[in-house]
Amino acid sequence: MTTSEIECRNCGDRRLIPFLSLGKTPLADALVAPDADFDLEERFPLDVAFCESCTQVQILEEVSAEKMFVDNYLYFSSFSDDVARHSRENALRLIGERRLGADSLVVEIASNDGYLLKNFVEAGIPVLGVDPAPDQARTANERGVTTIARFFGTELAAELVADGKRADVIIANNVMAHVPGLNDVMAGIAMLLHDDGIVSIENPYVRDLVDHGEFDTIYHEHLLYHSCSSIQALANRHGLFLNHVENFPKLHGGTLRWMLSREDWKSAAATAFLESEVASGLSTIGYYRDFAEKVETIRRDLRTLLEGLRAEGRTIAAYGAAAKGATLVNCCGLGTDLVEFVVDRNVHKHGKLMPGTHQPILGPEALLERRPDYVLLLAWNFKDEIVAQQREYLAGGGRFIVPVPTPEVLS
Ligand code: JHZ
Repeated sequence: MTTSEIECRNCGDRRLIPFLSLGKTPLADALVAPDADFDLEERFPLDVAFCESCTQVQILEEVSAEKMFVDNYLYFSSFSDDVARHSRENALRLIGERRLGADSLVVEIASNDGYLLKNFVEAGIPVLGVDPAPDQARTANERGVTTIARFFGTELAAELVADGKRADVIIANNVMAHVPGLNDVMAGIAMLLHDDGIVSIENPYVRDLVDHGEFDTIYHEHLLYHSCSSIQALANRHGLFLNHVENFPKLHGGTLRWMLSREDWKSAAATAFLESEVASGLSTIGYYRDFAEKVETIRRDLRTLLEGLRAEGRTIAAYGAAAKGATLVNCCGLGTDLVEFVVDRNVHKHGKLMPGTHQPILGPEALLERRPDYVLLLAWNFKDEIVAQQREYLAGGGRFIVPVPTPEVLS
């Protein structure tokens, strides 16, 4: 693979070096209706590249955002207790540290169903959610979290500023990976931010993705894979500074929280993260080429494990109709011959089929009704939460398989 024709979404340079191709896959959240014409299901190339200039990792294909987040987007953040707990802690801390009150404004970009902002609302703090997914925005408004169903960028930020709004806190969690107009979003944040306001960004960390073989978190919604250096380059371009970094190693496979403001200072943690990225080679293409080899091994080993179990006559289901789950079953070629059905707690997904591989999606109670011998944990990021809920299935002799970092049967 050679350098690409497209521009880096962060710095605009054309020196993008592709290092991993996951073939052509369907959109990871495009669950399929059982009566759909499967021949019409769209697939798009999934190739990942590294920008030699600013170190930003990104995919090359760009599918329309409306297609991914407006039509048929069924991801509701409120289905994980761990995420709810993490979000509440974040909100309570911001309220205390920033002394937020009735005169403050907290804006969240990609606020989904209001899972995070509701904590500020309960404390009497004015909020504004922004999320283009219509069902999620409606749910948020119904629960008292004022939400605008639009994409965020300079256009919306300018309208809000003209309307007299400036944000004391802007939160952007699990969205900076999803935005094709990365600079437009950061420019909008800078525009809307109060002079002494702060920005809190969370996103899975590209270093955890690579080090733990989490290749299934690469899908078309995730255009960008962030590091401290890529976030710092982006922030500086818009007059903001990376002040502090916090690490949540278990959240979504390894998440960082980046705190930005207009003040140019850096905590010891932020400095240490930036230095360790250079020391570990994260800013070089070799790091990612090694990862591409690791991905091949995981794909092969997982198939071998599942084929071996099927050859012994064992039955296999999967847990979690997650976007990463759709990526995994498609990239590893896990059809219904290997994995019979998928269970998920999100009721909006029930009755649909997995993209590409077409396993039916059922409620988690199907594990007790059908008792598959093994369950492939597609939502491996919620391993502890899900295993704790499935004690009865496990007590009956069922076993979980985790696919990454190395496919293994949990003991
Ligand atoms: P989950 C999401 O990706 C969405 P996905 C998004 N693309 C993103 O950026 C990343 O996270 C970071 C279900 N579940 O959250 C709910 C149970 O059934 O890992 C979900 O359908 N029982 C914006 O889609 C799925 O599993 C449970 O007990 O890969 C998990 O999906 C729990 C906890 C979850 O992410």
